[in-house]
Amino acid sequence: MKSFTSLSLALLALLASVSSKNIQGAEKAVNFRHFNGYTGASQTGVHYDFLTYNPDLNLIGLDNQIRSACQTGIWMLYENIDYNYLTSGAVCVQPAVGDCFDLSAACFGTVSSLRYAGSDDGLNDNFYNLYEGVSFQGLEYKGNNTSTDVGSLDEKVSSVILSGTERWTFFTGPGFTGGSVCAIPDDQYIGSDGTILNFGLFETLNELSLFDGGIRSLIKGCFSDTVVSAKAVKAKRADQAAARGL
Ligand SMILES: [Ca+2]
Repeated sequence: MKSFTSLSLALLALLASVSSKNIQGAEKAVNFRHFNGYTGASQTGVHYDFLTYNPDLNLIGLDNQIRSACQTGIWMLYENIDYNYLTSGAVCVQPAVGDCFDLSAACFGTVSSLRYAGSDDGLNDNFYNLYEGVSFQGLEYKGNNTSTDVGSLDEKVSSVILSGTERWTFFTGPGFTGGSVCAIPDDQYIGSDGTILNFGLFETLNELSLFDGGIRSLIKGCFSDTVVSAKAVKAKRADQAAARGL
């Protein structure tokens, strides 16, 4: 039995490696989520293609090394390990579909962890990511359906990313009680091949007209008189940044 188990594990490992090769081949499709990070500006130097979360770039020798990228999907880059869980710091987030660019000054050569937002399945599937910290830092609670609670993030949610076209209603109490807000992911990114990303970035719950920690349950669909548009939030954020002379 023991040898059978080992054999099965070996077979599994082989299948996993074959399947990972297939994924590598599929990465050329522009609408396949990935983050290809380069150590030099303008896509030069050593590069590494990320397909999933990486909590500590030091483990692959790329801590503070990524300076440019080619990317599809919504990826967040963090100054510190574990998505700034223990130490908050810079966060860079940029939706893209097959685009290549240099990292912004805040993340150029400083990134220590990275992850994406959205469904593990389709790039533009309806999905929510809730984060413990502002600006998508720290622990997360995620899903694609109505939920009576937000797991370990109860009374702790501080930021939100929505993907896809579905609208979501957030409640300040558990089990759909208390105040509510309907959030619309009406921001949009269209790739050069026509691939569409619909999304909404809410860096704080204040941007959703909620108090910090004020998301304790949620319903798929729009069931509140208070409606917040991601596009309007982004425009307001840009105005405020301009007013501060940024
Ligand atoms: Ca760093």
